[in-house]
Amino acid sequence: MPKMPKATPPKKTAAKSAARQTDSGPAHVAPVAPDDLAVRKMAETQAMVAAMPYNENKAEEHGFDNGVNPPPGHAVEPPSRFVGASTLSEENSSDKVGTAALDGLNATTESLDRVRVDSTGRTLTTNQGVAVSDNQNSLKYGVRGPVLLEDFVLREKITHFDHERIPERIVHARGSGAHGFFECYQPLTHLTKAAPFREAGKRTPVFVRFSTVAGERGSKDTARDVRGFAVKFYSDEGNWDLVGNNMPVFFIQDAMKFPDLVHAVKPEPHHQMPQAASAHDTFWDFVSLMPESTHMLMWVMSDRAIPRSFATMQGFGVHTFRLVNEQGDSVFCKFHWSPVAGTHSLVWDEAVKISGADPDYHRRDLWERIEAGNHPEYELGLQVFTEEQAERFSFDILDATKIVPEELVPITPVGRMVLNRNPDNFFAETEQVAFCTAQVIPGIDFSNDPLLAGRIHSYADTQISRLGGPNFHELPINAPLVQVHNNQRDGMHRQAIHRGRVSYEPNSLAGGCPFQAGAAQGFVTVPARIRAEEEQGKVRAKPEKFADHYTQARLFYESQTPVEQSHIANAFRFELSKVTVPAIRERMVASLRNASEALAKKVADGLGMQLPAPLPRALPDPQKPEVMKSPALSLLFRPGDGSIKGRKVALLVAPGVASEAIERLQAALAERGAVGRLVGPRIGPMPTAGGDTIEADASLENEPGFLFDGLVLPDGDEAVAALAQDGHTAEFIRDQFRHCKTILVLGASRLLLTHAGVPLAMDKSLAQGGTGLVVVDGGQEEAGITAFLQALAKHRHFGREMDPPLA
Ligand code: HDE
Repeated sequence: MPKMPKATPPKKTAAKSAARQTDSGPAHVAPVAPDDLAVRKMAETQAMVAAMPYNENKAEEHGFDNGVNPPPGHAVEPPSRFVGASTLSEENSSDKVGTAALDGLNATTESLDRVRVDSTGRTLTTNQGVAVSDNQNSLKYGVRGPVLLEDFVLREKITHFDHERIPERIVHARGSGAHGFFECYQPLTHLTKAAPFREAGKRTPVFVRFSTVAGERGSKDTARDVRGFAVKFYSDEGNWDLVGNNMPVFFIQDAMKFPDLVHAVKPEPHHQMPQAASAHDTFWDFVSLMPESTHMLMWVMSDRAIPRSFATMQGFGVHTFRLVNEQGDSVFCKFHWSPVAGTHSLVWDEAVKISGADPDYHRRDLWERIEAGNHPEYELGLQVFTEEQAERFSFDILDATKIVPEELVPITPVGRMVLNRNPDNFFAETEQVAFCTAQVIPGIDFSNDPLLAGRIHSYADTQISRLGGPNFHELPINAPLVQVHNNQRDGMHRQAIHRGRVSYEPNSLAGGCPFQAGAAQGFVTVPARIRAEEEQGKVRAKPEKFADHYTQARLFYESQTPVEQSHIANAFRFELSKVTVPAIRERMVASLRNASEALAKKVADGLGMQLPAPLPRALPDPQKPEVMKSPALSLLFRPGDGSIKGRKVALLVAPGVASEAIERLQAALAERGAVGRLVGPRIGPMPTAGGDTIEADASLENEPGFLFDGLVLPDGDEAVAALAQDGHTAEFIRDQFRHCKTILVLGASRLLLTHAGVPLAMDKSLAQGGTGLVVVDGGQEEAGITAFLQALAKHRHFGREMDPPLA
């Protein structure tokens, strides 16, 4: 390893130097003063350059073995700091320039503290730091006179405002982010040298952005869509971005088709409708002509596409990646994030209603969970397998429309991720964060998945127009914690001020620095020799197994519980009913017949159409799958830790409410990390039956029933009468009932259920909360509260679901 340049402390006293020409020069220059710095610099530079008489590494740039094991760069120690300086005048410091650059430091990296701004106790200034005396009026000629062009304060303010927006992401425009950490359970050094997996308990800072795909930046959170699950690890060997989704497969197999897919799902180009929705002609036209989408369509039509919250959905790396250890041995790997709170979703009618009442539903939930200390937590699991194993699988691991079933390769938990800090500023962090699949670190590598290859190019490229140039990596949220040193220069909005005159390599004028790290420290691509079994040559085609479009679509559908299967059928029915061209509908149902006759039949019935003949298959006789049913694919397979953290419960109140049980419940919810909100016919204080006052903080109008995970109807004749008079109450209850949520009915409020038309078959199982409807008489509140809290932890009670819903 060559020695790193050592610091020479900056000189305190400025020595004299003569002005020298910057073009050509004699071999020996006579000093004009006893300590002539220019002469010293020239002499030292000459000595350093002469110490590198030729490029020692040149010979090792050739051949396969050198290619996989590159040597570190050749560098020499400079005789003093002078040789690397841009200017002899760098010792002249001021408040602005500071001192000379510190040895080997790039100050644009490291913690965000260096750029956080707090204006407490400060006066308002312009962007030039000039104090603004009046922020209320523009500069006019007389109080009624014309505004003057010279008003630079107004013009600066308006000009900046005019340019506040940047282009939104082409896909995944709508998103929400949070900071946190990843903690490794055990060293994984036998599998990978990647920094986050080196030691037990090691914490790596992360920034995570969740998103929908199709909608624009201001669109609703609860659209039926895939969710992005992008994690940036600020590791101590550089940034690693694991840019995944909440579904483990994708619509297409080759990057070539991505612009087509996105054009098909986005609002139709002639009238820009519909927003954030796949339920339209062009999407179903495209996917019904692309049968490889069928597996992904099953996921997107399932409740996975309408998660209850970001904290209750899984994440997947989707592609097969590689893990590489210190010895250079590599294995294949699939990444899985599993929420500790379990996987929970909305139901479709609820998602539609929420999008009107609170389009920020998921963003708000994430923010509020973190503010309340209910930190979303996910366990990272790995599926690891060898190239030899992969070759024997009935499917191709390079095909992003296929999963590796858990029953075939189990998932090993390797660490946890906790999101514990909200951003200070949405734009600077969540909007400007730039995830790039190309950003990997030593120990992580790519497979040959052709979809992944396209992404490796696309993400870095798209940031250039979105973030206005090639220096987006210098934005504080994107800068790594570790040092960045290379010879890339200039471009829009450059932050780093590079010292010295060298911006190329090899060089001797900077002693060879920065020099290549070599195989020991640097990123080396796994050689992954291509087996010469098949005919090799440049070709535009897919491997044979990619043509099996239906086996895993069937696996997914058949692994769902009956209630999930019926939701999938309903979603197909809804989406296809929005298609205006019957032939597209028929083509899609024809395709579904290849995945599941039962599903195709249900969908056809729902659309009032005959079953069309099945679509011809690209591969009539696919290999027999290893796994016929995978219970792990059911959303209900991961109920979570059984806690009710982060759940929101509406406690209805009105004048004359029997408040004791309500207050007890509110305290019990808070104790468990859930939120109980007092919802009245209006907000504000109201008298209780006991003569006290209770204050409603939400109203039936501003927080409708579908925004809550559970409902409590109070006792108290007067309150019940008041609630019964308000039409919102019945809607509130009906939605809660329809969406299969937990309802606690205390004493007199039984009447409210009858008003809402909810069937009140009072049997034992109801009283015990078996169907999530807990009805108790006055005096039995304690038992009611206990049953309610238990039933709430179950999330939904699909046993009482009806399709079509209650009249
Ligand atoms: Fe993306 N995708 N994608 N994608 N993707 C983008 O990059 C692209 C794909 C995913 O929160 C864009 O920075 C291509 C699969 C997430 O900032 C863009 C292909 C998966 C995010 C892009 C895919 C994803 C993006 C738009 C097919 C799951 C949001 C803005 C070859 C594994 C990241 C941006 C964030 C964003 C391209 C397919 C996930 C245009 C070409 C498969 C989570 O570069």
